Amino acid sequence: MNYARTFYKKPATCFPEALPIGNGHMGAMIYGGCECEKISLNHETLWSGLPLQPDPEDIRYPYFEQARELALAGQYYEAQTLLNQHFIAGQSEFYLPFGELFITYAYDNEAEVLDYERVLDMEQAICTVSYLRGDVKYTREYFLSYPDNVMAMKLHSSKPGTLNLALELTSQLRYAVQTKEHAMSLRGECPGKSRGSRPEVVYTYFEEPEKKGIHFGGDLKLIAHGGEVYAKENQLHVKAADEVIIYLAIESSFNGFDKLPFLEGKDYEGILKDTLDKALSQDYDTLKKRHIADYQELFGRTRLDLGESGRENLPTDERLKAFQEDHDDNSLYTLLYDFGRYLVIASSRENTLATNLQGIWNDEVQPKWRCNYTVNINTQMNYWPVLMCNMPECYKPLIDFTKMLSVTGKVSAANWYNAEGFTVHHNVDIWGMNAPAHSVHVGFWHGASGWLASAMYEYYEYTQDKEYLRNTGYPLMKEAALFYLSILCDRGDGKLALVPATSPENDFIYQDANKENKRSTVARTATMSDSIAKELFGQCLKAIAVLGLEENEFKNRLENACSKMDPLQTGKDGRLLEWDGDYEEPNPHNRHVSHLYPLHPGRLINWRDTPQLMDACKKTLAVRGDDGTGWSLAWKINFWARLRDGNRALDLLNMQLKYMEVGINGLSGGTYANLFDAHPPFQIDGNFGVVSGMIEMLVGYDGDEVTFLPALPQKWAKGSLTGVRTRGGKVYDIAWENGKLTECVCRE
Ligand code: FUC
Repeated sequence: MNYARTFYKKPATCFPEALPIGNGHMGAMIYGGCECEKISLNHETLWSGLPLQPDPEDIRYPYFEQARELALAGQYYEAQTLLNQHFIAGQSEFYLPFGELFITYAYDNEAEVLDYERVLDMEQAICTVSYLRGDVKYTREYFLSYPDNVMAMKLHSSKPGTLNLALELTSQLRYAVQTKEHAMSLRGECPGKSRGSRPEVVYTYFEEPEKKGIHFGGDLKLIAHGGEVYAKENQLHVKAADEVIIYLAIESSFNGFDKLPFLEGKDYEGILKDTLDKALSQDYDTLKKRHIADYQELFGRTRLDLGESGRENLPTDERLKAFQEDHDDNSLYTLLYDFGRYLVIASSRENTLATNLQGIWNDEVQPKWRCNYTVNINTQMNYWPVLMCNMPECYKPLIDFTKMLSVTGKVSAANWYNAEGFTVHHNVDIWGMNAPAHSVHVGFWHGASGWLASAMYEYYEYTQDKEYLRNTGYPLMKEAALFYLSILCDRGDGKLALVPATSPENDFIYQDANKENKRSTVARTATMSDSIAKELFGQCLKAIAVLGLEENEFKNRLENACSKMDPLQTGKDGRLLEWDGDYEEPNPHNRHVSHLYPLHPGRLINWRDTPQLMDACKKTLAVRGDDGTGWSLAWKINFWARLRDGNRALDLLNMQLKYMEVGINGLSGGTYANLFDAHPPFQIDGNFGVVSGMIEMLVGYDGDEVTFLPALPQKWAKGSLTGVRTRGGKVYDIAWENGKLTECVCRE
C-alpha cells in the first residue's frame, strides 16, 4: 500500500504548483517560500452580485415557439438568429478570491537553504514545509479543519528564539485590515455587480444598503511561544520566537441565494468570534486530532492498490516528468485516485456549497469562465466519483444546489418556455442564475436541470435511502421532468422530441431550402437533450414504483412520452447521430461528446439492452479523436470503461497525465505539477472525472447486476479496490491477480 502524498523539493512559483488544502468552506493554496510564504485564500461564498430579481414581464416564450416552428420547417439558421436576438439573458456572476496571507521570514544569517521539502500528506490532509538554514530546521504545518471551521498553522524552528516573522493579509477586493496585539482582521466587500467579460470586467461597489454585495471578514489570532509579538502598520511582527501557532477563520454575510447580503446577511462577525474562541479554547494538538479523525473517516473508506512502481520516492513533479518517458508507474494512477478523493473532501462537505469550476481554489478576480458553475458537464463531473467512493455526505452540496435551482429555475421554465417545472441552462452562480447565458451557441441548452435531476436519482441508487427519495430526490426529479413533458412536441414523424435543441457547444452544416450551405448550432433535435429527458422519465417511473406512489396522471404522461421518443439513431457511417440529421461537422473533434450521454453518465445505451449501439459509440469516439481538454479526456476514460475496453481507457488516463507547463491555455489537457487537472488552465472537473473513470474500469453493471473488472487494462493485472459503493447500495472489497477476480466481499 502506498502512502498518499505529493511532495516537492522546491517552493511553488505559481498557483498550479502550490498545494491545496480545504474544508469545503475555506480553501488555501500553500506556496512554501523560504523568504516569504504565500498562502492564497478562498471562501466558498465570495461572489460578485446580488440575489436574482426576475422581472415577471420578461416573457420570452413566444420566441421559443417561433424558433420551434422555424426548426420544424428546417430553417435552423433563422431559428438561431431569432434566439440569439431574443433569448439570451446575460451572464453569471464571478467567484472571487478572499486574498492572500504573506508570512515574511527574517533570518539571522545568510546560510543556504538545504533539505527543502513541501508535502501534501493526503492520509491526514496536512501540508508541511521544512528546510534547514545553517543549523536551524524550520518547519511549517497547515491544515483546514472541517469540524472547527478554522485554518490552523504551526511555524516552528528547531533552535529557540530564531523565528522572526511578519504577517500581512491582503485582498484584491475592497478591503481594510486592522491589527492588534496577537490579532489581525480583514474586512472586505464583494462587488454588487459585474459587467463585461474577462479581461475587461468592470465591478461596481454600491453604497445603497440594498445593493451592497457580500461582506466578509477574516480573523487571525497568533500565539507565540517565546519572543515578542507586536503590530506595526497593518502587519503583525514576531521577534525571536520558538514556535508560532496561527488560527485563521473566514466568514461572509452570504445568507442564501435569495437574501440580500447586506440587509439580510449573516452576522459573520459574530460567527468569526465564536469560531476563533472555540478554536483557541482547544490546544493545537487537540484541534489537529479532531481534524485528522474527521478527515480519515472519509478518506479511509476506499482504497485502490495497483502495486508499487519504485517511483514513489520521486518528487511528484519529477515523477510526472518521468511518466512522459514511460508509463511504468501504476502507483501514479493510485496517487491521482487519492488526490481526487482528497479534493472531494477538501471542497465538498455537508452544508458547504457545491464545488465550482475550480473547486474552491481561485486566486484571480477575473477568473477564467468566471469560475462559475458550468452545468453542461463540469459541475456534474465534479460529483461523479463521490458516491462510488462511498462519501454520500459529500454529495449533499449537489442536492442543495439542485434544490436552489428548482426554485430559481421555475422562472426560466415559465417565462422562457411557458412550461411547468423548472429548467436550468449551462451557467449557474451562487444566486441561482440559470437562464440562457452568453450566446445561443452555449446558452440555448436546457439539459442541466434534467442531468442534475438524474444525479438526484443516483444518490438514491447508491444509498437506497427511500426517505431521501420520497422527500427530496423524487420531488426534484418530478419538477425537472414536468418541464420536458411540457415542451415535448412531434418532431415531424410522429415521434416526440425536444424541438429545437442544441448539442452543447457544437454546430453543424446543412443545406437550406435553396441548397445553400448554412452553419447552425440550433437543430431540430439533439440526441443529448432527448436522452437526458428520456433517462429522467425512466428514473421517475422507477421512483414511483419504488415509493409506491399514486401518481397516475404523471405516470401516464411519462409512459406516453417514453413510448414515443426515439433519440438514438445512427448515421450512414454507423456513428451515433448527434442531431437528427447526418450533417457535415465543421468541428468533428469537438471536446464535448454530448451525444454519448446515454452511454455515460446515462444508461440508455448498455450492453444488455442495446448491444448494437456499442459499436456506434466506438465509431463515434474514433472520429471524435482522443485529444481534448482535461475534462474531455476524463469523460472519454469513462466512455471506454463502459465500452469495456480497459486498454483504451488507460490510454486516455495516460494522456490525462501529460505534464502541463503553466501559462498554456487551450484545448489539450493534462496535469499540473501539483496534480491539478489542466483544461488548460486549471479546472477541477478532470480530477474528479479520472477517479470515476478508474472505478468504472473496475466496477460495471449488467442491467442492475454488479460486475467486476469490466475494463481491466493489461497493465493492471494485479490489484485491489476496497470499500467501493455500488448502485443497489452495496459496498464491496475486491482483489484480482493475472487479470482475474480472486476476492470479492460484500461488506454492506
Ligand atoms: C464549457 C467547456 C469549456 C470549459 C467551460 C468552463 O463551456 O466547453 O471547455 O470547460 O465549460
